[in-house]
Amino acid sequence: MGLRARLLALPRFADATALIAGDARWSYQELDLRARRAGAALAAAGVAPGDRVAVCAASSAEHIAAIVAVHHVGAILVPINPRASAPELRHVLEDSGASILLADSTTRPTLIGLTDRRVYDVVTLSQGEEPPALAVADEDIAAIVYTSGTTGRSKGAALSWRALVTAMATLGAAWGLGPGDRVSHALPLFHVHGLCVGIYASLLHGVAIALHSRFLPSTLLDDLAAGATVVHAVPTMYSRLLETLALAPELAPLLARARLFTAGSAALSPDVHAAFVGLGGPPILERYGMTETLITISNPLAGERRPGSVGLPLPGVEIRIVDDDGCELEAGTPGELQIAGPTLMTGYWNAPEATRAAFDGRWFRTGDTAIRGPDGYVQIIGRTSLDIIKSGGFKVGAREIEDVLARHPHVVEVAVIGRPDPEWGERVVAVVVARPGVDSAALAPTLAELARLELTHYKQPREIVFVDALPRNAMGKVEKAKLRATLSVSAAPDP
Ligand code: MLC
Ligand code: AMP
Repeated sequence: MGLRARLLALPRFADATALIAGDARWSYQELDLRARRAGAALAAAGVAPGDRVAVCAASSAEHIAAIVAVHHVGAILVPINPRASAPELRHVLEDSGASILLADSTTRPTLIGLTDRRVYDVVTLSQGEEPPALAVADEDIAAIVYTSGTTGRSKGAALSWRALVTAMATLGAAWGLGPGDRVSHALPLFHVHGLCVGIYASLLHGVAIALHSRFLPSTLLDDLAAGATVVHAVPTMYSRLLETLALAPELAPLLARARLFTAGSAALSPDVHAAFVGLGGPPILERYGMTETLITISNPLAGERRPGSVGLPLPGVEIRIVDDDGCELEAGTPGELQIAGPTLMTGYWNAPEATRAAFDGRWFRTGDTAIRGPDGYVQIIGRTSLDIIKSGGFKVGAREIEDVLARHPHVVEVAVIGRPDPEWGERVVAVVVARPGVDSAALAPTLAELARLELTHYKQPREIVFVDALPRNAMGKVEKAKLRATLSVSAAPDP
């Protein structure tokens, strides 16, 4: 059986619950039926294998049926942030060449105003009967997931069926996922954490998905009370959960109800890990991943889940740690983490130069700085570039924000950095040099408004700081490390 066919073989889980979302409670049989009808509707609308179909909608059962429908017709899924700004939406639609958009009532008006492409509603996409039978190769592209980088706008990581299904089957085996599980899922569906770990890994293993369109600690606790066995979350969600439990300690015993809490997308602080265990929860299983590589390193299900470490390479994954010249380093020495194996992306969509730069032969350069201990456990200690920020598990490219703010005529120059933050991991901070004589108190809200128009919510600077000049090295390059160190000790006002 081809790898795509493995994902689409939903009827093998028959009456087992697939989705609990809002009022919907669908069995695997029902999800399969709805996805087939929606697939037939897409085929009737002319969608052919290899076409790109964008899905831009809040999380719902119909959204998941639409995703599966896109795969039924052999099209390439392009998941889009339903809160993306107009310029971000235009970029992803143009870059991916998506011919058809699947929306919901919240995103449809914006999308129709923005593009003359056909926009269908995920809820009403159900007129057909049976999608065409297709032969799809394992190397064909299943999805293009957009992610920020060190240069310009976001790039689309093209993920093959081989990468997707291999990675999610490996994860399912490593974490013991199966039809007895119910996952509490409040992650966004336009990144690999929510889409692949949350949805594809669950659908491959017959897991029931309790799906929420936003994260609330109270909803997670309700899911635990209702029998959720697995939770996938970013560290900020665990911090929020602990805050809630500090106010309602009588609910803490619910943590012992689930068998597995996983964390990823950003570093989980050992303090949060300890507090969670202190409340009676099982040790959180931290793992490491990336849009371009999928999930590659994980603490074990059975065995030591080491706080502050992302664990050991998953089966089939090779890792190496290299110095600036690409030479492999010994255990215990920090360097860039590079990854090889079947779960890597095929390349960036329509960007051969960027793809070439991202690989050293078969090794993908993660840009993360890591140490491998003598026992093989890996620790992520930072990034090779300060132009990449992680806020609440979302990747933010500093350049993208700098380009927006630098367009304002009262700005001489701007540097965007991530300031360490206990809640978000890092907060996006814009350091601005204003034109002489400009009132910075008046400029700050103007820049904040500009950011609101151009950038999705999590990329908008949480602080705007004005300085007389940016620190530069002898080569004239802005010294972001210096800026970050200065700002970490001095409080700055909110915009
Ligand atoms: C929300 N806000 C953020 C933010 N999320 N600010 C900075 N960083 C973020 N990540 C701001 C909003 O703009 C708003 O600001 C305020 O917080 C409240 O908004 P909200 O929408 O109510 O926030 P909330 O729902 O609480 O969002 C927090 C969160 C969310 C943690 C649930 O950030 C989230 O879903 N993060 C998950 C990211 C993720 O899935 N990453 C996976 C990447 S894949 P204001 O000013 O309006 O009040 C990857 C690979 C791998 O990394 O290994 O997994
Ligand atoms: P993204 O490009 O959004 O897929 O984010 C991938 C990046 O998230 C990685 O390169 C890491 O910097 C970071 N990341 C993912 N998981 C972890 C983790 N467990 N600990 C630290 N950083 C992580």
